[in-house]
Amino acid sequence: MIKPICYITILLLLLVELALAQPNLVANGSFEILSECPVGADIEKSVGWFSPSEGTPDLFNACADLSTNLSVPMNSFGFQQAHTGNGYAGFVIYGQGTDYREYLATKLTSTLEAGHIYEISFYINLPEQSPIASNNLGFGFLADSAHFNTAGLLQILNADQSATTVMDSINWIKLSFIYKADGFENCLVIGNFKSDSETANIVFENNGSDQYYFIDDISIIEILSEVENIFTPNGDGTNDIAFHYGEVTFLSVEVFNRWGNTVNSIDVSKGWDGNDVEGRPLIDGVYFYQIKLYNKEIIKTGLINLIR
Ligand SMILES: [Ca+2]
Ligand SMILES: [Ca+2]
Repeated sequence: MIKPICYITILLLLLVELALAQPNLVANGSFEILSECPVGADIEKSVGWFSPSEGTPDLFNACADLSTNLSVPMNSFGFQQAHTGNGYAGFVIYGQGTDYREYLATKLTSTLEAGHIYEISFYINLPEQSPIASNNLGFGFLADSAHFNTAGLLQILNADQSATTVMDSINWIKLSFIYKADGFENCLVIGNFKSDSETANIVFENNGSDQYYFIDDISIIEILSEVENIFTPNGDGTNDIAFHYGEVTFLSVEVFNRWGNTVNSIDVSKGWDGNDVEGRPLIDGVYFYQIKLYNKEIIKTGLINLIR
């Protein structure tokens, strides 16, 4: 029998977990839920995933027979354990002048909300047999699932890509993007949306023919919802605190007065009570704010009206 103290500890841990964790809007982002083991270019066997074009991305899993060349960790592209679990996906991201591309697509568990800020991330690894490493891996969105009758470049909405050329064949490297949603985004597409001529690459001496990356653990997490534009810090218990985002460590907020002077830097775990940095109440009026990431990148700016 488990002692009551353990129940309490577990309950507290669960509550902390719930308070911190925003759900991943990509279902099966680790390619672990399969309808069947892959035997060919079988991305559709990873539940929820599909190719949005004539390109044929691959699914790798430890369940696959070695003869399929789709097993984990050993397959025809290289040797790589999954970042998590037993499986991952792989795709061609550069066409050596042909613009051939493979893309991965999945419908999100809910449509992104206009004005909200999300972190989109995934882990990639360069297979030992890939003859090149290249940049421009990124994402874009569709308003709904779609299929394009091309094995070439996709033109897609709000595409963004990484300038980083990942050359690591041993470790999984995280690529991460901050994205402000328009509100139509319902289907995520991952790949290279830039042409071969716009893509930088580094050539390796090996026998492989596909310019390829492995990918695992794709996620979209909301990091910031719509920011309030009025708050009333008069101590009545309603709307007294602004910029209160809980125990997030990657955001900070700077507040300026109408003359552009900083009046406070907000710890988002506590929020802003309408005081200046010395703890003195600020006068009613419109204040300007900047929300910054841990790396000081400004991800949102706006006006907030302080009314007591
Ligand atoms: Ca996985
Ligand atoms: Ca490897």
